Amino acid sequence: MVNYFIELNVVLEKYMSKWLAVLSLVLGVSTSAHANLILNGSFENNDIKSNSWKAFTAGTVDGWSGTNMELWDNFDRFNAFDGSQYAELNANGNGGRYSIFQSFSTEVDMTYDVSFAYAARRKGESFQLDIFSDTDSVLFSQVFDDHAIKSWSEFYGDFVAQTTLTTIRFSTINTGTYGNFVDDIVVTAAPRFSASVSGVSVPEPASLAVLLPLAAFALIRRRKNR
Ligand SMILES: [Ca+2]
Ligand SMILES: [Ca+2]
Ligand SMILES: [Ca+2]
Repeated sequence: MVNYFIELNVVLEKYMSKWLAVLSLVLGVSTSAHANLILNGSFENNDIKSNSWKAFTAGTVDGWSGTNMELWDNFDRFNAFDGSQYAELNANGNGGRYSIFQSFSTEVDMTYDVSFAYAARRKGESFQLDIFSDTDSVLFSQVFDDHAIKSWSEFYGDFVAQTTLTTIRFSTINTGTYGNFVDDIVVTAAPRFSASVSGVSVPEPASLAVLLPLAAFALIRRRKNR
């Protein structure tokens, strides 16, 4: 019996290590699907001095198009949500409404998670998030007017892509040059665990690892009953 259990343990360890290898492969697939599709979503790429702000003319902030933008670096006793920099949507100049946008590659019918942090500079600010397809279908739209002054709130949502290119856009609703901070804008393909698992064939040893102890138990019982 002792020998039998030693052999059983060796067999189980062998199969469990294979099964763990498969499991890590599956997890690896899921992790790579989590890359942020937004370039410079945390506004760190155009490095400005700590405790300062800087106005950027339209299209000069890495990854972003639209109107002028302002970047702040832990300025005016308000620290970034992620890293050390964030954007103020109501930028320098213009005086009207501001809008920044970025397009990214998507897969048709795939679900994407979107998240970001937002904060107000003063009372009464609002901005709108729009996500739309390459054919201008609105996939997601929401007005944000609930933000606390210099305190980050977080938004989490999702959308389903309709085209191979999708655009995310942030537009101010209040005019003027004060307000609507955003940071850490992230879009990722939503995890597809079932697809990942079915995409990797789980070998027989996984089921053997479950069945072997049962078989051993049955064997012991049979021997006892003799
Ligand atoms: Ca940041
Ligand atoms: Ca900086
Ligand atoms: Ca401003």
